[in-house]
Amino acid sequence: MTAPELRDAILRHLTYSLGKDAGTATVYDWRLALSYAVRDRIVDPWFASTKAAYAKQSKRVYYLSMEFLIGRLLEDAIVNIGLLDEAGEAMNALGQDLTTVMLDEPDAALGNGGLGRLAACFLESLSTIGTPAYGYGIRYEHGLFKQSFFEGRQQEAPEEWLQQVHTWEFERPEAAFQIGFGGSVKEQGGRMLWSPDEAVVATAHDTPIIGWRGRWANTLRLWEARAVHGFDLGAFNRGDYFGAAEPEASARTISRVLYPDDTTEDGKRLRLKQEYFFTAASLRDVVRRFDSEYDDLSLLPQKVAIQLNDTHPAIAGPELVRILHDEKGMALDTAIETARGCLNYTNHTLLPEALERWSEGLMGDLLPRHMDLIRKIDEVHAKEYPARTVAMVENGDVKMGELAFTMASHVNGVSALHTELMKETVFQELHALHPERIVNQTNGVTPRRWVLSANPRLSSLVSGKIGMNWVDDLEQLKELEPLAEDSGFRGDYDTAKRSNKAELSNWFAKTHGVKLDPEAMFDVQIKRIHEYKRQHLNILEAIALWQEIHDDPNGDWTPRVKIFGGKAAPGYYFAKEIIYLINSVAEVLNNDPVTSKYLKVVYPPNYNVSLAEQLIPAADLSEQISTAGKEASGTGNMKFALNGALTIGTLDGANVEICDLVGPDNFFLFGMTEPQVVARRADPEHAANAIAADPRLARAIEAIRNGAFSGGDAERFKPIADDLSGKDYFLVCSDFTDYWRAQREVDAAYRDSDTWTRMAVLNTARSGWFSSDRTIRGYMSDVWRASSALA
Ligand code: 26Q
Repeated sequence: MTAPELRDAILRHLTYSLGKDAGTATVYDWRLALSYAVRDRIVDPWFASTKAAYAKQSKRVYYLSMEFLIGRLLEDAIVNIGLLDEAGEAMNALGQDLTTVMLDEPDAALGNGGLGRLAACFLESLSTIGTPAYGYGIRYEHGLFKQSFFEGRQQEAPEEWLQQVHTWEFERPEAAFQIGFGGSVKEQGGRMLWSPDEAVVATAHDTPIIGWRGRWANTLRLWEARAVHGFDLGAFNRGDYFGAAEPEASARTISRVLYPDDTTEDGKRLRLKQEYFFTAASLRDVVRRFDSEYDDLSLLPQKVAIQLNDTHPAIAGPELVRILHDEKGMALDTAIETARGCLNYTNHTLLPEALERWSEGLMGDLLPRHMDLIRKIDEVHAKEYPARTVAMVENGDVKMGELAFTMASHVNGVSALHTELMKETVFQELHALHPERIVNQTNGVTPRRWVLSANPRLSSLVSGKIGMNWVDDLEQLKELEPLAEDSGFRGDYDTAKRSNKAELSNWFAKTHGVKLDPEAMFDVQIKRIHEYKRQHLNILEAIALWQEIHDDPNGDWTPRVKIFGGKAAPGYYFAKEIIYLINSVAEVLNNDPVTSKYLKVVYPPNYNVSLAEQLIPAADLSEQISTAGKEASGTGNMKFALNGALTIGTLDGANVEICDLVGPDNFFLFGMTEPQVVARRADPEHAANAIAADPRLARAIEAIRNGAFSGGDAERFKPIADDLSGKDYFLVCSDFTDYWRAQREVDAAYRDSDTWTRMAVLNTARSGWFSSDRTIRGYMSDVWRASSALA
């Protein structure tokens, strides 16, 4: 398609789809018109992909996830169908700026963080590779809340992405299933039949996900909850206008809002309803599609691979057994085997508080037949493995990790370290019983979004040197390695980074009224706020550095800007205290006439995928400082390394593999290892001892305690100061001294700009393994036994 053809298509949509005239069209109208014109180019390859999968009788992959953190879709689509230049020209011809129009799109935040973003990267890679696949999830009316700060504290407001026309989806009223809840189980003719006493309708909304070069497109199918009988006319006629709309309102509650907690909020009935709602609708759809092609259910595991993104859809195990056994009449043992043949489970956390448990009472009330089947599955398993001591149901709770493990062919961790720890800790016994089941699939990120689109300067530099094939064969970045020794290339690489930083500085000036010196080191920590991620270690270091600069204001300090971004779960008290502390420290430091030229702290609110795309290409330093053993993988760490930020990090999650690949000389490693963490925690005095041994640390905590960041109010941050000097479960104090040491090495390294750039180039050159294409190929060969349908 040429630019003039695209321009005409945009104008046609503006006129005939939107009913607008070019003279009065707003940026919103232009965005919709452009989106429709681009979408038109996706529909044909999408149909062709669906047809090819049928024709080839391909095995299909079904990715079940409560979260898809997809962000904006327009640029992704334009880039993947290769129309970026044409779109720019076409918009210019229409008097519009393509970037402005693309940035007008709301960021679809149907996820909390890493797990949801991983699902989005996987969908894009599946389409790029050409694996027939569906993503299944919930069409939340409200995504993750909007964050703002009021006097330094987090405020939450509902997210309203669907207030605007959502151009990418196609509603499928014909693809709808009734999903039941509650009721009872009765025997009927030798079969156990569940008759729910409540039902909602799940309606499908399909979004095509186009792969690189537009060669394949898969479907993201999101379910919306609707009432079976939308409107109670009887109630209306009696004058009960609220009551008349009640059935619809109550059904819709299920897909109303994403839970904003990225660990577990326990016992929430609505959450369990959401989990069953989308899992049941998805499985019904999977089985319907299978039935339309095959008539032998024993083929199911050959044709269907289902991936459970954490335990959130783990009710898929009993639900599939229920469909096969209760509805299709398969013998129970065979049904369990068949279901297991299709199912796989990815674990994303070892934090004990984050492992899902549902009380038998709640489960039995909402899903009585599933509760029976869970006990049955548990019995069958216990009979087969008499030595077993851990049960699926324990102390009145259903343990969803055990359920998912027991019902899966493969269980995977998301980084090498995490997978090993899974074997040694949470799944120790199940691993001993099923030593083949646990496999590792280290996470990855899509290079189309996280390098090509997000960092056009770096991308054109790279493509100028090694051509474009790195975009879907990311390990070709290796070819840049010799260029690390080429001063001309280093100069160009440095120029690209500096331009990205200048652009970010301008954005900060425009949107937040703060001036950042692009010459300063941009030190970035962006992720959900969590004690284990230790944003408070980072801010403590800022405090200590601020104090040290005061001691020697004429010292030779390396200027830095510490950039924070991230949301706290609304009910997570301590995380919100950390946010408040960061903002309060920022207020003092940024207004300090002595130190602010060396050290600033900024915290733009409402961190999301789109903001990550802006921040990562401009980062010099990537903060990956979790307590070892706690971060399952991390994926931000990979995005930074690819974009040439150096990492300061612990040996945790995928940091271990990043450090390995880029080389320890190009990585600022610090802190205790996981076994050291465990040993250290055994000493009840660990925090006190660490503080006594490091006067810098003692002084920084003292400043928090005595009100230096709260106008003298010693009460305000007492909980943080007390935790640090008391329990300090995440060992901030014990790692502080080594963190400080590593940060001063960072300072020294940054001052030698050319050497720094050399290290950055090596990070880019050696991080190609972290493409989600590689991860998906790993799942295809080791977990799904699925192949690409592309020639
Ligand atoms: C569960 C039950 C009830 C309410 C909420 C939840 C819930 C929601 C989201 C539990 C966990 C999450 C999200 C977890 C998550 O994002 N984990 C991250 O997954 C990434 C992808 O594998 C890893 O890179 C990160 O290390 C891991 O923290």
